Amino acid sequence: MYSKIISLIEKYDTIIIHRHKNPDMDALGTQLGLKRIIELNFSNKLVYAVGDENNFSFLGKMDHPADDIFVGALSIIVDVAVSALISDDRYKLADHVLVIDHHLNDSDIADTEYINSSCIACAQIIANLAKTNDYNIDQHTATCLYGGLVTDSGRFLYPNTSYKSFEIATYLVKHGADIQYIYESLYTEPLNFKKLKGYFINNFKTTKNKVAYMKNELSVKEEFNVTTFVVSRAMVNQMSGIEGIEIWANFTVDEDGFVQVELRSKKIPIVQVAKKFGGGGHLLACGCTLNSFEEADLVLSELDQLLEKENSLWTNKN
Ligand SMILES: [Mn+2]
Repeated sequence: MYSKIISLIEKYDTIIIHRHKNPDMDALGTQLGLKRIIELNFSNKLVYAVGDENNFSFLGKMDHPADDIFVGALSIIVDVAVSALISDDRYKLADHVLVIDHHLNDSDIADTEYINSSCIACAQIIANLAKTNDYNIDQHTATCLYGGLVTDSGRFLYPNTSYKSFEIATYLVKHGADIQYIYESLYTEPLNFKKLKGYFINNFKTTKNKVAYMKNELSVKEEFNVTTFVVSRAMVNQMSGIEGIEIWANFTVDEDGFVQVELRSKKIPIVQVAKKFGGGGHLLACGCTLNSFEEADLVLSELDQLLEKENSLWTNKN
């Protein structure tokens, strides 16, 4: 079932591996794991990993090939399928673009695509490729792929975690995956992140029907020396897992004066609210961009009404 992938790798001497911008551990682990698997199991290949770097870069460094390296090469794009999200668009110079992904989107740039949305992590696809073909994998490869598997599954917590996820975990640990190394890096963070989390816990407010929310001025990002992305996306779930809180919302002023909105819900669908304000996303995790905190109050009142409806349903039932 991986024959197309393998024949493409065999065909090209130069292979450049891409993934999405602002990579998470699955994107980086899959990219670096695949690079190493090709180096260990296919002779005479020049393999490069490219893209932006961030605090997950402890898994391994990126390469910086010149433009002419891409010409006539194979570009493999992992953990993303759509052009707008890919880091380093020089895959356009390559002879052939192979996309390997586990998201639901169809690719708008692939010459060949392998998309398997039943895999909880893209790392699971690559690990399974190695396992099925009995490839050599070293400890670094196993550790990179394990990092992708454990993070994209929410530490084996998300509902689409299956026995297959554990089979792959077993395979990777057998091949030396350094679990402690991954967990240490996952559970250690800079002091300013910890302090920002404390700030959220201490300062979030609630509406009448208990929508938890934060309104963050630009000064929050400056005070804690983090990016807007961190204040907005990385902190929204500080308001999750609290008894009595079913819906939570994070409003953050960005550098251009817009308000970035992250909305989350335990069970009640909220994506229609995000859509109403020009955004979108998943049923229970979505977002939009607003012009002001006054508009944020409109979003909050819509969310509050959802909970009011929910509460009255329960009252009527009892
Ligand atoms: Mn992924």
